[in-house]
Amino acid sequence: MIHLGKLAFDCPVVIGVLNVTPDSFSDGGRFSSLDAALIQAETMAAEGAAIIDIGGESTRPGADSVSEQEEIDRVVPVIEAVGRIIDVPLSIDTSKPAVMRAAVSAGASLINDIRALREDGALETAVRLQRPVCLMHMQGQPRTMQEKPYYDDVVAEVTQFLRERVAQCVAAGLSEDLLIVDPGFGFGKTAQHNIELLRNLRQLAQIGCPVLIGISRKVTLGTLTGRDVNNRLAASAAAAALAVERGAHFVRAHDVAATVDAVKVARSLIDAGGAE
Ligand code: 8Y7
Repeated sequence: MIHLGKLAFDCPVVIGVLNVTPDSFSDGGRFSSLDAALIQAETMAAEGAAIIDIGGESTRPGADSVSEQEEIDRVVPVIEAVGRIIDVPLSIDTSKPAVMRAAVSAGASLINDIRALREDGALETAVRLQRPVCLMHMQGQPRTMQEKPYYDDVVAEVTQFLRERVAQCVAAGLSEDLLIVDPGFGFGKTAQHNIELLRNLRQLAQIGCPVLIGISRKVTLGTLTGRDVNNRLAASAAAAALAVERGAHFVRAHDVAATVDAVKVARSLIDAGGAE
């Protein structure tokens, strides 16, 4: 069991991705996107997601930024509505302190921050909220991070960044048993960097916090297989299994049912004592 504050998880487990973006083609956009989000959340919970990660701002390279109020207006109704119908803990995917506060008061249990609480006020807010937080490594900013990612030693640098960030969070008053670390696949990294990080995932686990990985449908899997984003299910499941075998505790994924199966296969080796 992995304990994160008041939450406990029988790891490895799958985190289902729920992106909330308004449907600009319909007058009833808000209602239809809320409805779609509810159906998606129910499906992922039934498929075995241990957490559902709700995000209102796209973090893909080149995506437009969203105002604080817009992000709150997108995610809060979804968190409230999903919380009423399913029993799975919800995480808020945001870097903005105001969104963290609004999401937690709406019922979110965890914070997933691709900027590792580096925005102004984010660390102070997380300390006040005392909820589990995923600290992710990113080189650069989403708009430009894939232009020329460079590392002398990607594994050492990502590990060092996360180790320092954990220390800074603990020094600020965030209890260490609330922290998760994540190498941030694809966030300022080439395919080679991502593969190197996956191969050496155990080094990240040595920081002492549970490890989360998000590799589902990512560009690296397209590079390896030649497949577009809608045809990376098998590659995503394979990567999830490899990550779990190398010590990942949480796997963030779009296709929950397939990822749950992949995680079960990898887990059988761990349970048998064969993954050391
Ligand atoms: C990750 C993530 C995304 C990830 C964590 C996508 C929000 C891009 N990727 N959060 N978010 N880790 N913690 O393809 O890898 O899902 S968005």
